[in-house]
Parts: sequence; structure tokens; C-alpha cells
Amino acid sequence: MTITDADTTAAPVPTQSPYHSTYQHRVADYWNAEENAVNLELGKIDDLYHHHYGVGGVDWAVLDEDHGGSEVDPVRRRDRITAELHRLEQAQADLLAGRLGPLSPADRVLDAGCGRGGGSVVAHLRYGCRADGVTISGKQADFANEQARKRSIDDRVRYHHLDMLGTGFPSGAFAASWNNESTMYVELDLLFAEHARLLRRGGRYVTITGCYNDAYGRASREVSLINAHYICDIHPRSEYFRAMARNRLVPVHVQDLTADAIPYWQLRKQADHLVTGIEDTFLTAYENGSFQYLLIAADRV
Ligand code: GPP
Ligand code: MG
Repeated sequence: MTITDADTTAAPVPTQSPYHSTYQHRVADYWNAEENAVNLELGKIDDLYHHHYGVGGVDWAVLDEDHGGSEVDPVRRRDRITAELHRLEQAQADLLAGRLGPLSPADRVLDAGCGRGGGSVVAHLRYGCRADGVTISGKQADFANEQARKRSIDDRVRYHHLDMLGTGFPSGAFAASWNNESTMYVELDLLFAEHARLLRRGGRYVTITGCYNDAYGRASREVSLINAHYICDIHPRSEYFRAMARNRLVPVHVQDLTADAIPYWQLRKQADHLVTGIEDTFLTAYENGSFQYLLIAADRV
């Protein structure tokens, strides 16, 4: 059989950087348009804008206790829920940042898929290191750079409108790099090849990710719904370790955060002012065993 051009439907592939595929354009469209209250209202609290979920136990008193009187004031209740969700997202960011070190102000780190930039600020404040964030959303990069300017850390923390699969940064320049819930947008081999190129020998790579559970089988209905919701493609757990092994990344710490991730979704589900509609799907996916929330830290050898 001969396949000719006429047999295939040509997808126009944009040539202008940073997009290497039509898919990336659509993903960038999503993030350029995204203004979910669950991200903006939480971020406003202390100007740390995250695009990941939370870990740890919920203080359930936020739902009913009101220290101002016996009646539950709905506005104060809403604010307490928002602050509690932000606390859990911050705990997740701190957990990841804690695995990057030890680092010093002389070190440079890469935040791959940086969103509105919170993770790079967290790493910089913790270690004093220089941080570069990359995102294929120009709007996110602009927003994050504005935040860095407001904090007067824009000489040390910079965001770039770039594809994390091909950043153009110098080889071996980074002491640590990470993906916080962004690996599901890319092919892992291409991603880890770029991290391995950018990290110095002995450098540290960390990811927190949602993955589907090989022991369950293939991707469940809930995993497919999450993919459709965010336009992503969740990988199986096994693929992370295969792709790391192929790209000089040797796991040093693996942590199943699934149980720690559930309280966040239980609280988020009750936050009428913040829900996006994906809350029950995450809870079912975690509870039926088809989906896992994982931290992997690896050394670049
Ligand atoms: C959260 O971003 C993360 C993703 C969109 C990637 C998918 C993650 C998985 C673990 C599958 P967000 O904070 O912008 O999402 P939301 O608006 O729902 O809070
Ligand atoms: Mg969010």
C-alpha cells in the first residue's frame, strides 16, 4: 500500500515559535482565555498564583465556625474556604520546592509549564536562586512577569513565552527543574530529554503529576473526562519511569500523594463560588483507584 498526501488530512502545523503543533496552539488558547475564580481568587490572597491542586488535611471548621458571632456569615465563610484551599495549594508548592534542594543563590532553576508563576516565586523565596519559568501562554508569561516586577524580584525571576520541549536555554545551566502538573500536555520522552539537557550532572528534577494507574488497567472514564476538561493527555504511571530511565533521570524519591489530595477536592466541591465542574470527577477517579497523584524526584546522572 502506498500512502500519499491526498490520503491524509493535513493538519496545518504552525511554524512560528513557540508552537510546534496545532495542539499546542489549542492548549495556549485555553490558558490565554482561562480566568477561573479558583485560580484568581486564591492567588489574590498573597499574590502567589498557582495552577495546581492542594495536599493535606482540611480544617473543616472553615465551613461553619464564625468567630464574629453565632450566625454563619456567608461572605466570611466564603473567604475562609478560599483561604483554606489556597493554604493547601501552597502546601503542595512547598512540598515540591522542598525536594529541589539544597540550592543556593548561585543556582538557577527551571519551572517548566509555569502558569501564572507562583512556583518560581516559591522556589526563589526559599533558596534565593534565580528562576526561569516557561509557558506556551503569552498571557500567563506577561502576568507572571508583572507579578515579579511588583515584588521587585524581576532581576532574579523571569518568565518566558516558550515551549518547555525546546527552550533554547544553555545545556547544563540548571541545578534543578520541575513540572508541577504540566507533564500531561507533552510527550514524556521529549520533555525529559529537554530536562536532561538543561540540568547539570547531579541536578535534581521533580514532578508532581496526576497519572493513571497501570494496576487499574487503561484510562478510566474519569481520566478521559479530565483529559477532555483540560485538553490534556494523562500518562500512565509506568510511562514516567520508563521515560526517565531513557533520559538519564534516576528516581530518588517517589511519593503517592493520592490520599493527601482527596481532602482538597472534598472542600473545593463545597466551594460554590469557586467550583469549575470537575470536582466530582477527580474524587471518583481517586476513589475508584484509576488515577493517582504522584511526586517523583530524580537525579540527573
Ligand atoms: C491545574 O490547573 C492543572 C492542570 C490543568 C493540569 C491537569 C492536571 C492533572 C493532575 C490531570 P488549574 O489550577 O488551572 O486548574 P483549575 O482551574 O481546575 O483549578
Ligand atoms: Mg487551580
